[in-house]
Amino acid sequence: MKKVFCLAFLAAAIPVFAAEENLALNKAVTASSTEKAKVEPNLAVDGNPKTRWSSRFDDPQWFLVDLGGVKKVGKVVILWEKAYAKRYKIQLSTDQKHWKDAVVKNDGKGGKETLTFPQQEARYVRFAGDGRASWNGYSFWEFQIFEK
Ligand SMILES: [Ca+2]
Repeated sequence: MKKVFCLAFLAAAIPVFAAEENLALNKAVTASSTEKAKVEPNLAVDGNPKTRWSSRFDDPQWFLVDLGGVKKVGKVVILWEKAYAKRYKIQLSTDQKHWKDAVVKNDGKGGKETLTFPQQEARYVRFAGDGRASWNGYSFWEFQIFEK
């Protein structure tokens, strides 16, 4: 009886939170480069706003999240350190071979950027930067992925 109640509660509660869940949190990430120790890629998906990833100071660079399985994806939020991108793409793939551009940005402003796009299935979500805003590299405090 108690078990049935718990399951009913979970079934009712989960849809409310599902849309807000950061799918990137603590997932496997790789990047084209890392500037130095203690700014590794995983630090941009650790949920801590005081740790970050930073790339080498040249173009192009990429940052790739593996969601661990195919998910519905409709929004990416980037919390930029001062080393932001003016020109970049967010690309999606289910197999890491075929990529689709979900976002093409030519006027990035840094800060907190919220990027929404038509929801689609993806396992791999890639940031591809080829236009740095300064002589620094690309640096995220957090790179977040949402269903919508
Ligand atoms: Ca962080």
